[in-house]
Amino acid sequence: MSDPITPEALFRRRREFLQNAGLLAATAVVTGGSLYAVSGGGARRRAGAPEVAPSTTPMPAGPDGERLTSLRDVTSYNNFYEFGLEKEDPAALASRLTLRPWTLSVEGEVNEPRTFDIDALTKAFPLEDRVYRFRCVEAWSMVIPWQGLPLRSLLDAVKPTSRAKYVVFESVVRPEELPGQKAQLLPWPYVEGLRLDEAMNDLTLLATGLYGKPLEAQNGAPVRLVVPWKYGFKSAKSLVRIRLVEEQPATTWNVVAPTEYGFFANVNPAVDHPRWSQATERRIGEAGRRPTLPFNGYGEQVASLYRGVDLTRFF
Ligand SMILES: Nc1nc2c(c(=O)[nH]1)N[C@H]1C(S)=C(S)[C@@H](COP(=O)(O)O)O[C@H]1N2
Ligand SMILES: [Mo]
Repeated sequence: MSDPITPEALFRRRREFLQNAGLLAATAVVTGGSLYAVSGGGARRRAGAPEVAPSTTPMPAGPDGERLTSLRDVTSYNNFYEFGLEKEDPAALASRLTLRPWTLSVEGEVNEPRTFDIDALTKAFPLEDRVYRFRCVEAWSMVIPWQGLPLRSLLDAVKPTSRAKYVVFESVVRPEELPGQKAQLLPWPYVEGLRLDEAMNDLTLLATGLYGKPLEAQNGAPVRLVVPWKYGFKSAKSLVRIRLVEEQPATTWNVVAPTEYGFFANVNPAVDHPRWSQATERRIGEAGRRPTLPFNGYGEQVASLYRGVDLTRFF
Protein backbone atom coordinates (compact mmCIF):
# COMPACT_ATOMS: atom_id res chain seq x y z
CA MET A 1 0.00 0.00 0.00
CA SER A 2 2.82 2.42 0.89
CA ASP A 3 4.99 1.14 -1.97
CA PRO A 4 5.02 4.14 -4.31
CA ILE A 5 5.66 2.03 -7.41
CA THR A 6 2.17 0.67 -7.81
CA PRO A 7 0.33 1.20 -11.09
CA GLU A 8 -2.10 3.33 -9.10
CA ALA A 9 0.67 5.55 -7.74
CA LEU A 10 2.20 5.97 -11.19
CA PHE A 11 -1.20 6.80 -12.63
CA ARG A 12 -1.83 9.39 -9.94
CA ARG A 13 1.65 10.90 -10.27
CA ARG A 14 1.34 11.22 -14.01
CA ARG A 15 -1.99 12.97 -13.46
CA GLU A 16 -0.50 15.33 -10.90
CA PHE A 17 2.41 16.11 -13.18
CA LEU A 18 0.17 16.90 -16.13
CA GLN A 19 -2.14 18.83 -13.86
CA ASN A 20 0.67 21.01 -12.50
CA ALA A 21 2.06 21.52 -15.96
CA GLY A 22 -1.37 22.71 -17.07
CA LEU A 23 -1.45 19.97 -19.69
CA LEU A 24 -4.74 18.47 -18.68
CA ALA A 25 -7.79 19.63 -20.52
CA ALA A 26 -10.50 19.03 -18.00
CA THR A 27 -14.19 18.51 -18.04
CA ALA A 28 -16.06 19.26 -14.87
CA VAL A 29 -18.19 16.32 -13.86
CA VAL A 30 -20.42 16.26 -10.84
CA THR A 31 -19.91 13.02 -8.95
CA GLY A 32 -21.94 12.17 -5.89
CA GLY A 33 -22.98 15.73 -5.27
CA SER A 34 -19.52 17.27 -5.35
CA LEU A 35 -17.91 19.04 -8.26
CA TYR A 36 -14.69 17.36 -9.37
CA ALA A 37 -12.41 18.01 -12.23
CA VAL A 38 -12.29 14.92 -14.35
CA SER A 39 -9.44 15.45 -16.69
CA GLY A 40 -8.41 14.12 -20.05
CA GLY A 41 -4.91 12.87 -19.26
CA GLY A 42 -3.44 11.22 -22.32
CA ALA A 43 -6.56 12.04 -24.26
CA ARG A 44 -6.26 12.72 -27.94
CA ARG A 45 -8.32 15.75 -28.70
CA ARG A 46 -9.68 15.83 -32.20
CA ALA A 47 -8.41 18.76 -34.19
CA GLY A 48 -11.00 21.49 -34.07
CA ALA A 49 -12.78 20.01 -31.05
CA PRO A 50 -13.60 22.64 -28.47
CA GLU A 51 -10.87 23.26 -25.90
CA VAL A 52 -11.87 23.04 -22.27
CA ALA A 53 -10.12 25.18 -19.72
CA PRO A 54 -7.48 23.35 -17.65
CA SER A 55 -8.67 22.48 -14.20
CA THR A 56 -7.32 24.08 -11.07
CA THR A 57 -8.85 21.38 -8.88
CA PRO A 58 -6.54 18.53 -7.86
CA MET A 59 -7.28 15.05 -9.15
CA PRO A 60 -9.64 13.46 -6.64
CA ALA A 61 -9.06 10.05 -5.09
CA GLY A 62 -12.57 9.17 -6.14
CA PRO A 63 -16.07 10.52 -5.71
CA ASP A 64 -16.41 12.15 -2.29
CA GLY A 65 -12.76 11.35 -1.54
CA GLU A 66 -13.38 7.59 -1.69
CA ARG A 67 -10.29 5.54 -2.41
CA LEU A 68 -9.80 4.04 -5.83
CA THR A 69 -10.09 0.27 -5.88
CA SER A 70 -6.65 -1.23 -6.61
CA LEU A 71 -5.83 -2.06 -10.22
CA ARG A 72 -5.25 -5.63 -9.08
CA ASP A 73 -8.77 -6.00 -7.70
CA VAL A 74 -10.35 -4.24 -10.70
CA THR A 75 -8.62 -6.65 -13.10
CA SER A 76 -8.89 -9.91 -11.13
CA TYR A 77 -12.37 -9.87 -9.51
CA ASN A 78 -14.73 -9.83 -12.46
CA ASN A 79 -18.12 -10.87 -13.76
CA PHE A 80 -17.91 -11.88 -17.41
CA TYR A 81 -19.86 -15.08 -17.95
CA GLU A 82 -18.48 -15.53 -21.46
CA PHE A 83 -15.35 -16.72 -19.64
CA GLY A 84 -17.08 -18.64 -16.83
CA LEU A 85 -19.02 -18.23 -13.60
CA GLU A 86 -16.20 -17.63 -11.13
CA LYS A 87 -14.79 -14.20 -10.32
CA GLU A 88 -11.28 -15.34 -11.28
CA ASP A 89 -12.25 -17.00 -14.58
CA PRO A 90 -12.18 -13.82 -16.73
CA ALA A 91 -8.62 -12.83 -15.74
CA ALA A 92 -7.37 -16.41 -16.05
CA LEU A 93 -8.82 -16.89 -19.56
CA ALA A 94 -8.66 -13.32 -20.89
CA SER A 95 -5.77 -13.96 -23.27
CA ARG A 96 -8.01 -16.25 -25.35
CA LEU A 97 -10.02 -13.31 -26.67
CA THR A 98 -8.53 -11.87 -29.87
CA LEU A 99 -8.75 -8.08 -29.57
CA ARG A 100 -7.57 -7.01 -33.06
CA PRO A 101 -8.97 -6.45 -35.56
CA TRP A 102 -12.16 -5.29 -33.82
CA THR A 103 -15.06 -3.29 -35.17
CA LEU A 104 -18.04 -1.66 -33.48
CA SER A 105 -21.07 -0.97 -35.67
CA VAL A 106 -23.71 1.60 -34.84
CA GLU A 107 -26.93 0.96 -36.73
CA GLY A 108 -30.74 0.78 -36.68
CA GLU A 109 -32.78 3.97 -36.32
CA VAL A 110 -29.95 6.30 -37.37
CA ASN A 111 -29.48 8.46 -40.42
CA GLU A 112 -25.77 7.72 -40.79
CA PRO A 113 -24.98 4.14 -39.70
CA ARG A 114 -21.27 3.48 -39.31
CA THR A 115 -18.83 0.73 -38.54
CA PHE A 116 -15.81 1.89 -36.58
CA ASP A 117 -12.49 0.16 -36.39
CA ILE A 118 -11.71 0.30 -32.67
CA ASP A 119 -8.42 2.18 -33.12
CA ALA A 120 -10.09 4.70 -35.42
CA LEU A 121 -12.86 5.15 -32.86
CA THR A 122 -10.49 6.13 -30.05
CA LYS A 123 -8.80 8.61 -32.38
CA ALA A 124 -12.01 10.08 -33.76
CA PHE A 125 -13.46 11.01 -30.37
CA PRO A 126 -11.78 12.85 -27.50
CA LEU A 127 -11.26 10.44 -24.61
CA GLU A 128 -12.09 11.58 -21.11
CA ASP A 129 -11.21 10.35 -17.64
CA ARG A 130 -14.12 9.49 -15.37
CA VAL A 131 -13.80 8.19 -11.82
CA TYR A 132 -17.01 6.32 -11.03
CA ARG A 133 -18.42 4.11 -8.33
CA PHE A 134 -19.36 0.72 -9.76
CA ARG A 135 -22.04 -1.30 -7.95
CA CYS A 136 -22.86 -4.93 -8.77
CA VAL A 137 -26.30 -6.31 -7.92
CA GLU A 138 -24.42 -8.93 -5.85
CA ALA A 139 -23.84 -6.07 -3.37
CA TRP A 140 -20.13 -5.47 -3.89
CA SER A 141 -18.72 -2.24 -5.26
CA MET A 142 -15.56 -0.59 -6.52
CA VAL A 143 -14.30 2.88 -7.48
CA ILE A 144 -12.76 2.78 -10.95
CA PRO A 145 -10.86 5.42 -12.96
CA TRP A 146 -12.10 4.84 -16.52
CA GLN A 147 -11.08 6.39 -19.81
CA GLY A 148 -13.53 6.56 -22.66
CA LEU A 149 -15.90 8.59 -24.74
CA PRO A 150 -19.30 9.80 -23.68
CA LEU A 151 -21.79 7.53 -25.48
CA ARG A 152 -23.64 10.68 -26.50
CA SER A 153 -20.74 11.79 -28.75
CA LEU A 154 -21.00 8.55 -30.71
CA LEU A 155 -24.80 8.66 -30.93
CA ASP A 156 -24.75 12.29 -32.08
CA ALA A 157 -22.31 11.30 -34.84
CA VAL A 158 -24.72 8.75 -36.36
CA LYS A 159 -27.75 11.07 -36.11
CA PRO A 160 -30.60 9.13 -34.47
CA THR A 161 -33.93 9.22 -36.33
CA SER A 162 -37.07 10.50 -34.59
CA ARG A 163 -38.15 6.86 -34.15
CA ALA A 164 -35.13 5.96 -31.98
CA LYS A 165 -36.31 5.42 -28.39
CA TYR A 166 -33.93 2.77 -27.01
CA VAL A 167 -30.30 1.77 -27.49
CA VAL A 168 -29.26 -1.90 -27.60
CA PHE A 169 -25.72 -3.09 -26.79
CA GLU A 170 -24.43 -6.43 -28.05
CA SER A 171 -21.32 -8.19 -26.79
CA VAL A 172 -19.04 -10.35 -28.92
CA VAL A 173 -20.00 -13.94 -29.83
CA ARG A 174 -17.01 -16.27 -30.28
CA PRO A 175 -17.58 -19.68 -28.71
CA GLU A 176 -14.14 -20.84 -29.88
CA GLU A 177 -12.51 -18.19 -27.68
CA LEU A 178 -15.10 -17.88 -24.92
CA PRO A 179 -15.66 -21.08 -22.92
CA GLY A 180 -18.81 -19.76 -21.24
CA GLN A 181 -20.40 -19.46 -24.67
CA LYS A 182 -19.47 -23.00 -25.57
CA ALA A 183 -21.02 -24.12 -22.28
CA GLN A 184 -24.15 -22.04 -23.01
CA LEU A 185 -24.17 -20.49 -19.54
CA LEU A 186 -26.48 -17.75 -20.82
CA PRO A 187 -28.24 -17.06 -24.12
CA TRP A 188 -25.69 -15.26 -26.31
CA PRO A 189 -24.89 -12.62 -27.29
CA TYR A 190 -25.03 -10.82 -23.96
CA VAL A 191 -27.45 -7.99 -24.69
CA GLU A 192 -28.21 -4.86 -22.69
CA GLY A 193 -30.28 -1.77 -23.33
CA LEU A 194 -30.96 1.77 -22.24
CA ARG A 195 -33.67 4.28 -22.93
CA LEU A 196 -32.34 6.89 -25.37
CA ASP A 197 -32.36 9.63 -22.71
CA GLU A 198 -30.35 7.39 -20.36
CA ALA A 199 -27.90 6.66 -23.16
CA MET A 200 -27.54 10.39 -23.87
CA ASN A 201 -26.92 11.30 -20.22
CA ASP A 202 -23.48 12.79 -19.65
CA LEU A 203 -22.51 10.06 -17.18
CA THR A 204 -22.96 7.23 -19.71
CA LEU A 205 -19.55 6.19 -20.96
CA LEU A 206 -18.13 3.90 -23.62
CA ALA A 207 -14.96 2.88 -21.80
CA THR A 208 -11.81 1.92 -23.67
CA GLY A 209 -9.37 2.06 -20.76
CA LEU A 210 -8.91 2.13 -17.01
CA TYR A 211 -6.05 3.37 -14.85
CA GLY A 212 -4.68 5.07 -17.96
CA LYS A 213 -4.17 1.83 -19.91
CA PRO A 214 -6.26 0.09 -22.57
CA LEU A 215 -8.89 -2.22 -21.06
CA GLU A 216 -7.87 -5.80 -20.34
CA ALA A 217 -10.15 -8.43 -21.83
CA GLN A 218 -11.55 -9.33 -18.40
CA ASN A 219 -12.90 -5.77 -18.07
CA GLY A 220 -14.54 -5.83 -21.49
CA ALA A 221 -11.82 -4.89 -23.97
CA PRO A 222 -11.62 -3.23 -26.29
CA VAL A 223 -14.79 -1.23 -25.59
CA ARG A 224 -17.57 -1.63 -23.01
CA LEU A 225 -20.46 0.31 -21.61
CA VAL A 226 -20.30 1.99 -18.17
CA VAL A 227 -23.56 3.23 -16.61
CA PRO A 228 -22.54 4.20 -13.07
CA TRP A 229 -26.02 4.73 -11.57
CA LYS A 230 -27.21 1.25 -12.58
CA TYR A 231 -26.27 -2.22 -11.39
CA GLY A 232 -23.15 -3.57 -13.07
CA PHE A 233 -24.98 -6.04 -15.33
CA LYS A 234 -26.24 -3.12 -17.44
CA SER A 235 -22.63 -2.27 -18.38
CA ALA A 236 -22.15 -4.76 -21.23
CA LYS A 237 -18.59 -5.69 -22.18
CA SER A 238 -16.62 -6.26 -25.39
CA LEU A 239 -19.19 -4.59 -27.61
CA VAL A 240 -19.48 -5.27 -31.33
CA ARG A 241 -22.84 -3.70 -32.11
CA ILE A 242 -24.96 -0.78 -30.92
CA ARG A 243 -28.46 -0.59 -32.33
CA LEU A 244 -31.02 2.18 -31.98
CA VAL A 245 -34.58 0.86 -31.89
CA GLU A 246 -38.19 1.92 -31.32
CA GLU A 247 -39.24 -0.62 -28.69
CA GLN A 248 -37.76 -1.64 -25.34
CA PRO A 249 -35.38 -4.50 -26.19
CA ALA A 250 -35.18 -7.93 -24.56
CA THR A 251 -32.04 -7.85 -22.39
CA THR A 252 -30.08 -10.83 -21.10
CA TRP A 253 -30.67 -10.92 -17.34
CA ASN A 254 -34.17 -9.52 -17.64
CA VAL A 255 -35.06 -12.40 -19.99
CA VAL A 256 -33.31 -15.04 -17.85
CA ALA A 257 -34.91 -13.94 -14.54
CA PRO A 258 -37.40 -11.07 -14.97
CA THR A 259 -38.51 -11.07 -11.33
CA GLU A 260 -34.91 -10.59 -10.19
CA TYR A 261 -33.41 -8.25 -12.79
CA GLY A 262 -35.42 -5.33 -14.10
CA PHE A 263 -34.81 -3.45 -17.31
CA PHE A 264 -34.03 -0.20 -15.47
CA ALA A 265 -31.79 -1.74 -12.77
CA ASN A 266 -31.12 1.61 -11.11
CA VAL A 267 -29.10 1.16 -7.92
CA ASN A 268 -31.74 1.38 -5.20
CA PRO A 269 -31.12 0.57 -1.52
CA ALA A 270 -34.90 0.43 -0.97
CA VAL A 271 -35.61 -2.44 -3.37
CA ASP A 272 -33.98 -5.75 -2.47
CA HIS A 273 -33.01 -8.52 -4.84
CA PRO A 274 -34.43 -11.89 -3.68
CA ARG A 275 -30.92 -13.09 -2.75
CA TRP A 276 -29.12 -9.85 -1.89
CA SER A 277 -30.28 -7.01 0.32
CA GLN A 278 -29.41 -3.82 -1.54
CA ALA A 279 -29.34 -1.61 1.57
CA THR A 280 -25.58 -1.94 2.04
CA GLU A 281 -22.59 -3.03 0.00
CA ARG A 282 -19.10 -4.44 0.40
CA ARG A 283 -16.51 -2.12 -1.13
CA ILE A 284 -13.83 -4.43 -2.53
CA GLY A 285 -10.57 -3.86 -0.62
CA GLU A 286 -12.34 -2.49 2.47
CA ALA A 287 -13.50 -4.14 5.68
CA GLY A 288 -17.14 -3.86 6.71
CA ARG A 289 -20.04 -2.59 4.68
CA ARG A 290 -21.18 0.85 3.62
CA PRO A 291 -24.68 2.11 2.94
CA THR A 292 -25.78 1.94 -0.67
CA LEU A 293 -26.79 5.28 -2.13
CA PRO A 294 -29.86 5.82 -4.34
CA PHE A 295 -28.72 5.86 -7.97
CA ASN A 296 -25.30 4.85 -6.60
CA GLY A 297 -24.81 8.46 -5.48
CA TYR A 298 -25.56 10.00 -8.89
CA GLY A 299 -29.13 11.11 -8.16
CA GLU A 300 -28.38 14.75 -8.81
CA GLN A 301 -27.54 13.94 -12.43
CA VAL A 302 -30.10 11.22 -13.16
CA ALA A 303 -33.07 11.25 -10.78
CA SER A 304 -34.93 13.59 -13.13
CA LEU A 305 -34.91 10.86 -15.79
CA TYR A 306 -37.36 8.89 -13.63
CA ARG A 307 -39.75 11.59 -12.49
CA GLY A 308 -43.18 10.03 -12.02
CA VAL A 309 -41.82 6.49 -12.39
CA ASP A 310 -42.62 4.02 -9.59
CA LEU A 311 -39.10 2.70 -9.01
CA THR A 312 -40.43 -0.15 -6.87
CA ARG A 313 -42.42 -1.47 -9.78
CA PHE A 314 -39.94 -0.51 -12.47
CA PHE A 315 -36.84 -1.80 -10.66
N1 LIG B 1 -20.78 -9.32 -21.98
C1 LIG B 1 -20.90 -9.28 -20.66
N2 LIG B 1 -20.95 -8.08 -20.05
C2 LIG B 1 -21.06 -8.02 -18.70
C3 LIG B 1 -21.19 -9.19 -17.92
C4 LIG B 1 -21.13 -10.45 -18.60
O1 LIG B 1 -21.21 -11.53 -18.00
N3 LIG B 1 -20.98 -10.44 -19.96
N4 LIG B 1 -21.33 -9.10 -16.54
C5 LIG B 1 -21.87 -7.84 -16.03
C6 LIG B 1 -21.80 -7.74 -14.57
S1 LIG B 1 -22.90 -8.66 -13.68
C7 LIG B 1 -20.94 -6.87 -13.95
S2 LIG B 1 -21.00 -6.65 -12.27
C8 LIG B 1 -19.93 -6.13 -14.72
C9 LIG B 1 -18.54 -6.40 -14.14
O2 LIG B 1 -17.58 -5.55 -14.73
P1 LIG B 1 -16.05 -5.62 -14.25
O3 LIG B 1 -15.70 -7.09 -14.17
O4 LIG B 1 -15.27 -4.88 -15.25
O5 LIG B 1 -16.01 -4.99 -12.89
O6 LIG B 1 -19.92 -6.45 -16.10
C10 LIG B 1 -21.20 -6.63 -16.67
N5 LIG B 1 -21.07 -6.78 -18.09
MO1 LIG C 1 -22.98 -7.69 -11.56
